[in-house]
Amino acid sequence: MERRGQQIVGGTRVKLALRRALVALAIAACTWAAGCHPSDRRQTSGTGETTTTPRVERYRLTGKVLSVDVNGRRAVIDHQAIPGFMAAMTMSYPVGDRRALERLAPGQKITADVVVTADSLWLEHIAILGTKP
Ligand SMILES: [Cu+2]
Repeated sequence: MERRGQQIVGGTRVKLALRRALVALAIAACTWAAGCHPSDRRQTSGTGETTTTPRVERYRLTGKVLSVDVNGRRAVIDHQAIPGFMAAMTMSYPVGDRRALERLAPGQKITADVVVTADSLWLEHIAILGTKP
């Protein structure tokens, strides 16, 4: 669903809340999708105790841009399987770097880093490979 023409004129707090909601939505959509299973972040140490140290993980993504939403800071990517993290799927990803987002256009092949924390994920280091299939 896309609401054209609707703009949020609230302050940073509203935008932040919105962004967090979108991130949560992206993770939920990803988790519900078949074959998509983010790795369990709780690890059991050798002594048997469970640690919950926050971790940042990075995965290499290769895929094709389907659509770009610069104001919404998101891009929909049809991406290949990400070993150990996610099956091949079409998914909307948050992109914090607005300039990177502005360079993107549907049809481009890209590589990027998927940065994953305990409660969010986004794309970084987006590189455009070309527009050939
Ligand atoms: Cu996914």
